[in-house]
Amino acid sequence: MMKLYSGDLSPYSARVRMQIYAKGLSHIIIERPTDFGTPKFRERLPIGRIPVLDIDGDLMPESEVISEYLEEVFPQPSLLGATPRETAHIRTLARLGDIYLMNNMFMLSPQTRVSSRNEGIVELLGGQVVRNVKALERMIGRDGFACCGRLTLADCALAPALFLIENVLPGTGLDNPVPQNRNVASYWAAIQQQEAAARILAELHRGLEERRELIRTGAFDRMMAASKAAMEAAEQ
Ligand SMILES: N[C@@H](CCC(=O)N[C@@H](CS)C(=O)NCC(=O)O)C(=O)O
Repeated sequence: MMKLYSGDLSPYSARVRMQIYAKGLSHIIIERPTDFGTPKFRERLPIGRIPVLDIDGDLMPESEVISEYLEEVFPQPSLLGATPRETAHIRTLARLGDIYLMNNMFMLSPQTRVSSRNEGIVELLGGQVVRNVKALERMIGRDGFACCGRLTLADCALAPALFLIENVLPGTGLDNPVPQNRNVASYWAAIQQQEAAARILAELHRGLEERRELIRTGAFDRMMAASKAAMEAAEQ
């Protein structure tokens, strides 16, 4: 049995969910791990992050690794290229979504909820996001897909990244750079119409609403403090 440990608001999980939806892998169970954020989860998974693919108890972390594994095990319909060169281009765009956009956005997101923002962090990471949206502007497909004229692993990594840029970046005081980048803006409008993308975007929005409510009531800070204390106690 295969299970994907995931969370609505986790962009890296959304990347794998989009692939699962696009490939029609409905037998993969998708659930939030009940022990996420606890020492028990970290004990099982030293990296301590989601997504994780559970293959009959064999745990595989890291979204890119999981995505590539799923392509090998379930090759059809393929979200890779028709040639090695096309696949390499898909992987380049997926890395742009992951390392250059999502990772910076993920590190930046705590700055949306602190009482006093660290402007050095915002400038450093936000600057990287702006620079890399400009790079994407020159590389993105002009026909509604990241490349190859059809849905690929590149779209699965870029859609959650652009969600974060649109919905989270403005909370750091920076403007969303997408409207100033015409090709990225057209792509973003088009990819949201694809069924698998629309599904993960609805889940991401639902996760964001839930998170905002937890922050508003103070429950999120309490959860984070309890998780940190439990982690420190477990390390002693
Ligand atoms: N490089 C990892 C990043 C995964 C990641 O950062 N996941 C976040 C949720 S989107 C997480 O689990 N964070 C928990 C933590 O930082 O402790 C991947 O591609 O899967």
